[in-house]
Amino acid sequence: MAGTGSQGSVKAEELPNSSFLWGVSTSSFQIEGATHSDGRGDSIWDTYCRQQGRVKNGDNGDIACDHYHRFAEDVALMQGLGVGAYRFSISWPRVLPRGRGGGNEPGLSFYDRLIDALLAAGIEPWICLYHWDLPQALDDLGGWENRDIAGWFADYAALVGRRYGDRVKRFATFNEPCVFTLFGYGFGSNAPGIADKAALHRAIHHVNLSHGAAIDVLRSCVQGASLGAIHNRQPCFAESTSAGDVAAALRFAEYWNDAFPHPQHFGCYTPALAEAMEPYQQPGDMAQIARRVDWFGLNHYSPHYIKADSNLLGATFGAPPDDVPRTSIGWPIVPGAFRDTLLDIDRRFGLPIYVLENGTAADDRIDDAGHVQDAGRIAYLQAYTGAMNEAISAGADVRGYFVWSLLDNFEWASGYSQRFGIVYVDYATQRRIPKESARWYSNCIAASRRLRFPATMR
Ligand code: IFM
Repeated sequence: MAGTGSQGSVKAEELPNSSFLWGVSTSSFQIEGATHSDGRGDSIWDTYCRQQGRVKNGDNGDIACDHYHRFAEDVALMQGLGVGAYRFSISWPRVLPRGRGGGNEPGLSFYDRLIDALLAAGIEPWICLYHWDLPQALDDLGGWENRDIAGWFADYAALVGRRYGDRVKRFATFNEPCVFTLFGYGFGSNAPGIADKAALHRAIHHVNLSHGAAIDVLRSCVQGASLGAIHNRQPCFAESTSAGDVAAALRFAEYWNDAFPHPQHFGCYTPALAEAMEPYQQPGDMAQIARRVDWFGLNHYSPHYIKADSNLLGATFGAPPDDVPRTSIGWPIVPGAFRDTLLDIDRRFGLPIYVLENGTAADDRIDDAGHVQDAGRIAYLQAYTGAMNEAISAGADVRGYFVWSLLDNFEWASGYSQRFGIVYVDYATQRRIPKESARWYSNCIAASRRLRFPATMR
């Protein structure tokens, strides 16, 4: 795929083989809408959206992509693309409106219908338990700062595992724990909007404890479960060679890359974080956190360029060097950093890797012919899947790749201003229009599947 000259063409000899899993990812709050339907409770993002000035244009998740009512059409779209898997998240407040206690049958049955439709379409469902929409009722009790949340999360995991585990085997505990803790409790720019170092450290430890507790529960109630967590990992380069920026980049990487995978896999915090995390630990915690998982889920978009700052981490996002190309929203395009990250994960963790998010936002428009020509996204996907293939050729055990995202959707504090989908959503009509990149991705999947024939005919 990399270096295929003409836009949209796919070279079969450069693709992973036919057993490779190609998928798409979404998350509940970003696409479902129906926030007031069928007994769903509020999440911290509903609250956050209501607070003036928090989300661009005052956007909220009330309608989003109306996936709650249009999931059958969205499954048909995926089937048309030929994806082998769909990763989505369960909305905790939809199935447990108050976060704990009795399950909400209409909410639970929505995911039954979604899962059944996926299976009927030959698409493997991958469930993520937590993609940032904490029930507001639990935040009222301290949310991720309250140690009791490990028990609440385990009970929620049990509800989900018991309900869907007959049909779903792939479960992830958390999506990007470093992002929702750092931005939600450290910088205050995501829900629940807290900026406090002790709150950040408490949240990190309780998320880690909750991960371990949920892994245990899912292992015991889902026969044949295949479990993991989904982490961001990207190189954190210093914006300049100044000692301040270099130290800031190292500190930022400790939180971004290591605060979760390290304890979850090695049973301790890294030396740089150990002292800060000490006050929140109780005997036995680290063993409870480091439970065996079956794969490493990776989300990767670009490397970071970090500079010193006066915020509580002493570090923030800086600018890439001028010669580094960027996406239309300014994210650096460095496929080599993706290749190196995959090789590094392979060496460090020794687990099969699934890339569960990669993609780009673009300034997509519908043209006069009714098409969405997103050449920039195709170039990005070509370059990044090419880099992944380089990592595989160099020995990294990468088993799957999921594009973020199937649909344009609610991009958190940026509202609907950033379009990450390979399918355009006209929010006024809810019409779905597959972009050129959707066609490219579909061709890529089909070409990869064709590789089976030489092998089976031999
Ligand atoms: O939209 C988000 C997603 O929720 C988590 N990973 C990054 C995506 C793009 O910013």
